[in-house]
Amino acid sequence: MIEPLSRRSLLKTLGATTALHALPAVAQPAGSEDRATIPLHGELGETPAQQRARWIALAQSLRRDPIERPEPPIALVRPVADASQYLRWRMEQEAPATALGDRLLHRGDHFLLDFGGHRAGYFAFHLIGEGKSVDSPVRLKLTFGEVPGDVAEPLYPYKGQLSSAWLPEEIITVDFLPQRVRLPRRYAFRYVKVEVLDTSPNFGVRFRDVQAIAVSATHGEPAPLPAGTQEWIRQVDAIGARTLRDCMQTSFEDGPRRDQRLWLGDLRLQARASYVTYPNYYLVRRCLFLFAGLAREDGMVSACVFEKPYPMGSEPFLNDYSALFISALLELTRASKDLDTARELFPLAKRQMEILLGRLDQDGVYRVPQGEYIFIDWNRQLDYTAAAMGVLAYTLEHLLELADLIGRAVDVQPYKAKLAQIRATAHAHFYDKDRKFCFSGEKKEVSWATQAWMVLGGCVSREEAQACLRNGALTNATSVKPSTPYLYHYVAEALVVCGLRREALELIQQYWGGMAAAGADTFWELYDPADSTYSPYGDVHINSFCHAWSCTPTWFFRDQKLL
Ligand code: RAM
Repeated sequence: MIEPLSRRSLLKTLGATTALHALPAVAQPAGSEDRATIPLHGELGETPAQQRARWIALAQSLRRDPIERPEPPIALVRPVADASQYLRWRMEQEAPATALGDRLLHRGDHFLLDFGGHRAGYFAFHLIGEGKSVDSPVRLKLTFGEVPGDVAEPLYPYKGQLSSAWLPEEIITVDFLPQRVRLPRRYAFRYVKVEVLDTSPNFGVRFRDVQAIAVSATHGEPAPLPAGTQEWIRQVDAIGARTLRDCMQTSFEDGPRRDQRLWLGDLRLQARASYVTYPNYYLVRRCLFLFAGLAREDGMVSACVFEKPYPMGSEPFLNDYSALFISALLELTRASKDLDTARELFPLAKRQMEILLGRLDQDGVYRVPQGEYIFIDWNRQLDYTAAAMGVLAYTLEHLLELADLIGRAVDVQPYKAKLAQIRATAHAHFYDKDRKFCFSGEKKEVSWATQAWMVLGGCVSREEAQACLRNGALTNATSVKPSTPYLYHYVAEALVVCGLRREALELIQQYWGGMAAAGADTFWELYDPADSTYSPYGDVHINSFCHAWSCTPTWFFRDQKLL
């Protein structure tokens, strides 16, 4: 039985950040990525520590400042509780946003602006005092909403386990009016609620030139989908692309609201989606070199790293995420034809596999060691033994392909037999010939996760794969369903891989189309069609509503031509 990653243990380990390297950030103008001054290859005799430092320096040389786009608000709105809406509220327009300049606001007044769509960005306004005498500072409370509930519902009492400092609110004090105010922190928002906590009785305040300054590493729209594409696909594609855009900053963030951090599992999915929407190879290279430079002494790459204030390695070590480093490197190489990066990082990619293969037990089944975890999905009740075997086979196959691409097939020659062995073991242990689906663990648990990863790992034949996904997932009411878009992605990918393309498209329509119909401007970190307040963190207000791992429908439509 694989050790489950409990929320508490993950949160505990997330606190255990170690500063491994401290290097100043080097911003370079966009387009100069090929002129990185740090050598891609090390000197002969370079120690592992020197190599890691060089990789970090290389990552830093690939850092670009995000592009800014000033955007005006659209309307002044009012939230109305509405049980018929998935998001529990609807927004009613009070007036066009230009009407805000007509209002003189005093203590206790408030307004709510709608910017008409999601962005990551800054908030700025011109604040003017008017009255007998502007004789005190102004205190304002600002709340930033990705969805209506963020600004319509009280954020307290907060019931979550993650820090409440993530909650998107701010109290600021502005001295000396008039002045232009630009909040120093970046937020993720469509809505902004502004409450005037206090002025003096002698004056009121007026807001003019309110702006969102959207930021992203990319801008513009991806190429249009082919003529005749169904409308729902266009809509879901656009939402997926916006999700990706808002997560593309100085790294591929998992979510611009939370965790604003580089997670390897998310990176792998968003990098793939970026190649067919907003290709930005230097950003992917930067992220891979960050992971590489911050790897553990034994070479294992961690599941997430921090880039600010300077690159820092962090726990946890999620074994599936480490393995996906291989896939991310392979896909960058395929997309960019950048063999240099592949050659440089290939030994580290291979190292992930060496470490992971060392964990097969005497029966050849993968076991996660004490102190490490496997993610797969947020449902921590699941048994992940079979899924882990699938991940191992899936990424081992990618390693073989990567080696081929860079002419290093000979280095991984023994792994061909190993791959066959892993698949055979997984098949023998986890495939139920009578019921025609896979199970996992002593309790013979049936889950979508198990079917998806056994299929993706090539651990069942194509015919068995189709039966697994139908009988062990899509039509099986007792099979444990995914709890994240991350796992739904891999289910859809498994359907495509084994030829069930229509079913994959239906799943995307149901799940991501469901989010779109429920009012998503960008795709969410979590989506339970039956419960809009679902959160693995204990409070829905800490969920992220623009989340990297949810952006992938656009990859299915554009890369896999699933239209
Ligand atoms: C959460 C985030 C992130 C994910 C990790 C495992 O903190 O949603 O995107 O990769 O979990």
